[in-house]
Amino acid sequence: MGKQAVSLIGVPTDIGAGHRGASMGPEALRVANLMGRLEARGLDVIDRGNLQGPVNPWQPPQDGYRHLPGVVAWNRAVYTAIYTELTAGRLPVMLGGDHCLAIGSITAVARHCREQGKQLRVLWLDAHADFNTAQITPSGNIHGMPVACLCGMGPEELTKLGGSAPATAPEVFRQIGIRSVDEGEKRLVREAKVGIYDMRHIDEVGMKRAMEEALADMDDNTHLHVSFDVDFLDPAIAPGVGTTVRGGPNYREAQLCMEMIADTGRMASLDIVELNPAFDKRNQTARLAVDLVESLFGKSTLMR
Ligand code: B3U
Ligand code: MN
Ligand code: MN
Repeated sequence: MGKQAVSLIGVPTDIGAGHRGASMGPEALRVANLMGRLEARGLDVIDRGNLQGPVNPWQPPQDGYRHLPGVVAWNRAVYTAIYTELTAGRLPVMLGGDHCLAIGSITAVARHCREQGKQLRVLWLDAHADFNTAQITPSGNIHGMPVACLCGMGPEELTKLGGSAPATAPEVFRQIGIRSVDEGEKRLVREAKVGIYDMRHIDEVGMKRAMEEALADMDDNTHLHVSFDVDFLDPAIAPGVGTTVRGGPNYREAQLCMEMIADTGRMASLDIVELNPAFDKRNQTARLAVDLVESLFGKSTLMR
């Protein structure tokens, strides 16, 4: 077998976020030597550089959405870039940027899966469910809405990014580490039956069993997409994010989570989002994210 081919795609924007600074995420990951560390794992890595899009106008929400036209423009660019890499047989790693960009990346992944007859599974590592809509959002920030948009609930420009809506469906998602869900959002995730492995569940059964459950029923035909919102991690180890929520996975739990994903051998696309260097200390959160991404690519698996 040849080397696994990986493409890094920087998406330097905070257009969907509530705080500025996630636009610096791609560069912080590069400074933390993401490319070198993946190459050291024997991967064939190309850094495609950064996508371009509108500057953040930093305006208040309109009709429940902040910066909708800008969010659409950035996501169109992401959609095309990620689809191009998948078609070339490469594993795309999107370096965000805020989490609204997962609308573009996962819409591209879903199209690829449809064309290839693959079954899509999305692991959503996050403190938040990101299932808000314009009617229930407390902030208007679209980074709190990507899962709802991908399930067809949202503005047409985003739900139909790939041509038709919905791009995917709630049963495709497994959300890990959840501990901050808004009131209206709680009802929606329950109604949609999104698979949620929240911190309460992880506390009760442990990360090992929670991940066994989340990774069950996959086979050779599964395309596993990992959407890694860095605020998944406990703020004690990962302060460099816009919205910290205490009580997240510690270092060991996060490592185990990544290792168990690597063991499946099914990860075929990845987002690293919400890293905010403006809140970080000496790039420690970026370095931790790189460390964990190495584990996602099998660093600590001694048996293979
Ligand atoms: N649920 C809140 C906060 C939030 C969601 N995602 C992040 N923050 N990073 C909202 O504004 O929708
Ligand atoms: Mn998120
Ligand atoms: Mn989050």
